[in-house]
Amino acid sequence: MATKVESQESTALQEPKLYKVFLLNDDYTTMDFVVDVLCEVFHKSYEEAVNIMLKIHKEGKGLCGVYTYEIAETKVDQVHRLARAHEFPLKAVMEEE
Ligand code: NFA
Repeated sequence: MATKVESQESTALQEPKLYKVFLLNDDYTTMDFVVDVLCEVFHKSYEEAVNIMLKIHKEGKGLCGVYTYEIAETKVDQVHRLARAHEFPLKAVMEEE
């Protein structure tokens, strides 16, 4: 006697993990350079960039954006390349959300 087994179709959407990218404060990178990085790499408006830069300066770190893994890695790499080219020690880090 055959038993009917109901197949269960997965309807769950496969959402990618997201990663927060932060810039970290230091004593040597200029405020202007951090604002430029926030505008160019993270596509912030000038006003938003100044606010984020000041938050990093006062609190030690600040959220710059949330991305999928490869995009977040690329942003971190772009920050480090730009910083090195201008001889600043500015650091970016990514954290899983
Ligand atoms: N603390 C740096 C300064 O006083 C400015 C800065 C802000 C550096 C945000 C890094 C990140 N020149």
